[in-house]
Amino acid sequence: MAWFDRLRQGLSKTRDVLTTDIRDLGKSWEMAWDDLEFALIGADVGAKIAAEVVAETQKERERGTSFLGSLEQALLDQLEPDRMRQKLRRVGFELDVTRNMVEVNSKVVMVVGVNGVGKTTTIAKLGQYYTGYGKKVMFAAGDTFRAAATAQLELWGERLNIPTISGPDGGDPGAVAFDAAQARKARGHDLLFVDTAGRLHTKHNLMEELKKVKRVIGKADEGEPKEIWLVLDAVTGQNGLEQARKFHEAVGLTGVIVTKLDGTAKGGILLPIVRELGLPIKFIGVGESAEDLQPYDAAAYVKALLDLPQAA
Ligand SMILES: Nc1nc2c(ncn2[C@@H]2O[C@H](COP(=O)(O)OP(=O)(O)O)[C@@H](O)[C@H]2O)c(=O)[nH]1
Ligand SMILES: [Mg+2]
Repeated sequence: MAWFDRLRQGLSKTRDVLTTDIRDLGKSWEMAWDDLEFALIGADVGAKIAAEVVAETQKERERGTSFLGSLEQALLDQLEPDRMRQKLRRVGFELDVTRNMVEVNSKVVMVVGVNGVGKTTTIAKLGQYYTGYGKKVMFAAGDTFRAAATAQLELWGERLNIPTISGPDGGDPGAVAFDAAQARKARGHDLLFVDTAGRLHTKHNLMEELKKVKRVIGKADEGEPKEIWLVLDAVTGQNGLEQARKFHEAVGLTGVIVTKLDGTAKGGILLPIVRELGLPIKFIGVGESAEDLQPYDAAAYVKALLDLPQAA
């Protein structure tokens, strides 16, 4: 299946770190467990979670499960805490994430994250994704602090035929978000994605600015935005976790999108995102084209990571 192949391909760098040594089990078991722990740390899951995964893998292996099968279970336990619900959802759709639209319990989705992580291109891809499910989408070009950021989103909007609300460069991002939230209501569109700045000019404080944008959206459309998604560049590894904590404290995140998994061996960063931040991962980016923004599915992710075949 095309999307699963793209996922496998996109995760190849992390997979190399994770499986080069552990597949070579001619060594003593003692060695293999150490190798596994190092490999996991190398993939940036963090020392504590790496030790947990090894212990869980050992336990499962003692029950008679194969080594890779045990590791798969141990990783899945970390990545999908609410497994029962996921299992139910998957009945009849075994591992075909493309058939299930990722639900958004919000009319307005604010997208935040530091400069260069992929916010604007991710918004464009999300626009394409939800348009494909028949949703009427709008964009707000809320990164008024970066020259050409508005033009970048407007261009995407034109290409995708998605209306884009923007203001002048250097203008007030709150004003853009307010206008856009009102426009969405007036036009009755299903979803508005609000792009935001990732860095400001020196005298401004990014987190205060984002809080203001959030408040202002609520003034234009009461109760919104119900969803605030953080875009995180996987290449930043453990540092990304620190970023996530700061954004979470400031605006209260409801989900994470991890981009650029194709460019890094640090794909293990998904484990601490789920475990330590307790935030759901909504989508993952495994390449630069629109199809490379994929709905996140823990089971598929682990299978792709360990090079296990997709379930029949
Ligand atoms: N390889 C790869 N590149 C990506 C991915 N997502 C975004 N990018 C690239 O990251 C760069 C920065 O993206 P941009 O949306 O401008 O970041 P922003 O500053 O957060 O808005 C662009 O060149 C994107 O094409 C991904 O999943 N994989
Ligand atoms: Mg941008």
